[in-house]
Amino acid sequence: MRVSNIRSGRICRMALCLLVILPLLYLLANWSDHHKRVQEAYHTRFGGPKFSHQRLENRPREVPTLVEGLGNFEPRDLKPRTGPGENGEGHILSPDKKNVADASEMEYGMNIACSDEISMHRSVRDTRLEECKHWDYPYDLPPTSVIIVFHNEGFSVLMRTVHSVIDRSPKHMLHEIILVDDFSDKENLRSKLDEYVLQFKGLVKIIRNTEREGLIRTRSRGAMEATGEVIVFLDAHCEVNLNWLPPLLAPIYRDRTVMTVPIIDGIDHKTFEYRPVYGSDNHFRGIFEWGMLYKENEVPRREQRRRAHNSEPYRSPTHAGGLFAINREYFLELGAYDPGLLVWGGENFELSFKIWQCGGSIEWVPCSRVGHVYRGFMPYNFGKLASKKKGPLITINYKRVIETWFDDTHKEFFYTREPLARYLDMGDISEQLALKKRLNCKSFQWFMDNIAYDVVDKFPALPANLHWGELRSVASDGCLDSMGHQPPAIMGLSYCHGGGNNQLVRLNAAGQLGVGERCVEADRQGIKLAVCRLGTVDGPWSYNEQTKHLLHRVHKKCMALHPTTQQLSLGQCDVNDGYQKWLFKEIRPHW
Ligand code: UD2
Ligand code: MN
Repeated sequence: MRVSNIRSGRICRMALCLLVILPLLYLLANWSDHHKRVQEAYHTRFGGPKFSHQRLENRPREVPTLVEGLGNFEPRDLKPRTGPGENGEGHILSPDKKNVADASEMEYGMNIACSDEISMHRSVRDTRLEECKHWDYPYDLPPTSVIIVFHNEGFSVLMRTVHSVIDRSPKHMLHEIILVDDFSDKENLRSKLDEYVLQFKGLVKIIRNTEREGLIRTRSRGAMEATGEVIVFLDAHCEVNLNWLPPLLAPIYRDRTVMTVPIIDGIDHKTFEYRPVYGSDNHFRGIFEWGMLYKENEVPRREQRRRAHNSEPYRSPTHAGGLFAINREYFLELGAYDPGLLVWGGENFELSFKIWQCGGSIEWVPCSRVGHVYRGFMPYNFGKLASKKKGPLITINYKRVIETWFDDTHKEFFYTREPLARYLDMGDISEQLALKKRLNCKSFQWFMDNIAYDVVDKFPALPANLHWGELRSVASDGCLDSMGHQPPAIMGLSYCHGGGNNQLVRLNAAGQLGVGERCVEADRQGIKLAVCRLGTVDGPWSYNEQTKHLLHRVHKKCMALHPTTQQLSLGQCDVNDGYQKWLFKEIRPHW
């Protein structure tokens, strides 16, 4: 009895012990297993750690982790604010300020008078996914230089950019803010700025170009002068959102060859209302069409599937240009931007192709959001830089980029879409080609197959042009013209002027008649400028060299000009009617 009592007592104790120990052991095993799994998942998802062993030893790496409560860098004690534009709301000026407001819009492309009435520290709408509030990030993310280049920007907008960065970044990560003045010549801006930044006690530095360099070279200069490990570029009219910086830095901390891009929200150029560009459920990424116009496309399934959580970064073929983070030395190893690119445009593609083809990657970060004022129009001209290079400067930039990074097949797509570009002088690209060789960069086809595979879904391979140039009416001597309208619009006829953007027409081998990125279509109401159907390159047109007819094969009618009203429509084909005869006249740059 006793024995059994003792034994049963012992058994009881053992059972009790086991009851306590086993779950503990289980928890322990699971905890380390869980950790391993998180790390493995992270590494497989993002292609494995690329940093060297030495770096690993020197600095133990952590990965972002989803936690139950608020993430470690989430703001905790945000006080509600009231006042004009607070919480990202639009601010309407009183009617008596209409004149000043209009004048500032004319001058800056945005309503600076409205901005002037909004606090430098205003709060914005938190546009992030709920999940974003629950990530812990490594504490020792790299010290960062924020670089803001500007040319004649409005003072309050520029400084609100600066304040938002200071107000919403962890202190120990913000190494410096560098304002690079690209030769602004607005009165007062210089002295006002110098005085204003004194309050930041050295955290905000101003450097100035001694002549106008354009935003591309100015950014490269900023990168050279910065001393942080990572650089973040922002336009001079931004407001960063809550906890924007750690999620942007974490992927770079894991792998110095990742460039990261925040999701850009819109700030209204009239009211300064802060609002997301897209709904929060769908993610978009940067692609391009063959005329090198920047486009955004919903993230394909193939990429979505690489991630476990909807708020994690995803890979993108390219980016809009203005806002991104990159390891400074890595940016310089890539040669910064091609110094032959002038002023504005194409630099986003140059950097993107270079990064992907030469072994790096680009990730868009849903938990990092930054508002940007999309202006009504470009308020500055290209200055002396434009007159040095004759011809459309942006197209010349594109040509440099595609001649460096595309293969022959894809170069043809660009020249098919922009036939005049073939005749533009792009300058010397031998250094760019040498860099590509030295860095042992992969082919453009590799990039298209593995990264930018959604481009051809939206913008398929382009059939060659059978004819291009201005489309002259034989009877009237005028040319088909989109009149600078946006689709849907009626096409018109106007004085032939050597194929500016509105008159340069292309007929491809699949029957598509195009003007720029738009298509020419026809119905009962007439000949129309329309948005080309995404994913298609064909159309209903054919041209007969003998009759000079432009035949609409579906309606079986010909493009005709009304002799008196000059309106365009489809008519019963008639070989004797001069008003149905058209001539394609190839053009050449006339500068
Ligand atoms: C977009 C990009 C912009 C840039 C450009 C293409 C975003 C949100 N914006 O146009 O960053 O990549 O495409 O090149 O992705 N600036 C100068 N010198 C100049 C002209 C401009 O310093 O000669 C400054 C300007 O003050 C601004 C920045 O460069 O801070 C970008 O110019 P933008 O805002 O006119 O370009 P944006 O947003 O239309
Ligand atoms: Mn901008």
